[in-house]
Amino acid sequence: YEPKWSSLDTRPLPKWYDEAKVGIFIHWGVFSVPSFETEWFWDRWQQGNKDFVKFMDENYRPGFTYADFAPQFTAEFYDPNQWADIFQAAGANHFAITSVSSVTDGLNGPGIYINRHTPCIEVNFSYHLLINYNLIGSHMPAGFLVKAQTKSRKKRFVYSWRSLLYILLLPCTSDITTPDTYWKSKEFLAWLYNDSPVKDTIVVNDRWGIGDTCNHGDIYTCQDRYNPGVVQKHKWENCMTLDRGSWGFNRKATLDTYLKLTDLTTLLAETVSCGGNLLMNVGPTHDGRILPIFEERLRQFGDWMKVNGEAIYGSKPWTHQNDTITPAVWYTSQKSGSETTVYAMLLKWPEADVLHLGAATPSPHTTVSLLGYHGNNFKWAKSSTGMQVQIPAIPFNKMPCDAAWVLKLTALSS
Ligand SMILES: *[C@@H]1O[C@H](CO)[C@@H](O)[C@H](O)[C@H]1NC(C)=O
Ligand SMILES: CC(=O)N[C@H]1CO[C@H](CO)[C@@H](O)[C@@H]1O
Repeated sequence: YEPKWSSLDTRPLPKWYDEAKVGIFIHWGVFSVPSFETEWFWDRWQQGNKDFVKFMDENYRPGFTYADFAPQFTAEFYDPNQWADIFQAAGANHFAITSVSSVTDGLNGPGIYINRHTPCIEVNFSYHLLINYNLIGSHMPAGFLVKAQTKSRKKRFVYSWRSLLYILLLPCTSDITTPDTYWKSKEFLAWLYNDSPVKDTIVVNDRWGIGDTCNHGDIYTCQDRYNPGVVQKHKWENCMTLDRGSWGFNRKATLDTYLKLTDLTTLLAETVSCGGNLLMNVGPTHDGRILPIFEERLRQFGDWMKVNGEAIYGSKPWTHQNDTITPAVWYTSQKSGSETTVYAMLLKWPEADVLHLGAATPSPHTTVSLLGYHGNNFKWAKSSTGMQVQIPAIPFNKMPCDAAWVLKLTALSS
């Protein structure tokens, strides 16, 4: 590969990523210490946002700086095995973390070494191009960077990428405000794809500089919580967070701020149907805990995946992404030899005892079953507009899951 987009864009996506579908994202850094509203704490405070200034005035001594938070990023309860256990229970098979760099940030945290290989899950690092003082930089004006970093620091940063890459696998970078020439992004990617120790497995996103998002990179993230609702030509990711308001831990979050299982299964269905992967973010505390509310959501999600994973892992978008008659029905498919199995994910349990599927045309051999349900296959009939599936009265304690029920449709004629 040559260091230009026309060459870099020809690289095939490593297979594991498309099959993986679900990953976990972590925002953990010095902002986890104040844990006040957002991981953009430093930025808001510096810009004179009233809430942030008041919070600092009322709770910290005069002259307290952002860097003064760093010694409180203590991580005393950080247990990588516990994290790995939760992420694996969530059905996730890759993991990305915002990393802190002493080169760009000049902050010394506790020097935690995050295990690369925990027992059950591989922990791979993401890296923000522009982590900087704020630790997240996607909205930071370019001018700030120039001011904040001395020349030698910049240079060291750019060249320190290479040594860092031995631990990086999924650089989910974050700079969309500075040209990629500033970061030497293309040179870096050419090295990454040609010569790095992870050249065959590395997957990078599209946040390499102004104009690159949604245009270049192995996967497109476009914007946070990207969820286009229609199939995309290029592999993409819905990068979202369980706390609607913040990526870093926010002590002010209330219960209704957190997405529920139904929200997560809805996002998953809409995303995977359209060819995307879901990257679910949680924000650990300064002392290394993942709060039980996050843990509960992730474990509920994983329980759903245990029942319905065959509709998700390794699936491909089908000819239709959602149904043409019944709203909130999303499709995926799996191919095995010449046979295609189609999965209809019902985001709501049907109100009536007949479900109309406009996108599915049955053949005489078609079967319809509910994933995780041990009763009989569902009866169905062909109709002029597709098919009508009989929904039986299933006892409550025989329901396979609490959200997004999946019908498995075999041998459709189209
Ligand atoms: C299918 O999804 C698209 C895109 O989200 C939406 O515009 C359309 O209304 C949906 N169709 C039905 C029948 O709900
Ligand atoms: C899923 C994935 O790509 N995992 C990778 C994590 O990083 C190690 C090297 O550090 C690779 O061997 C794994 O393949």
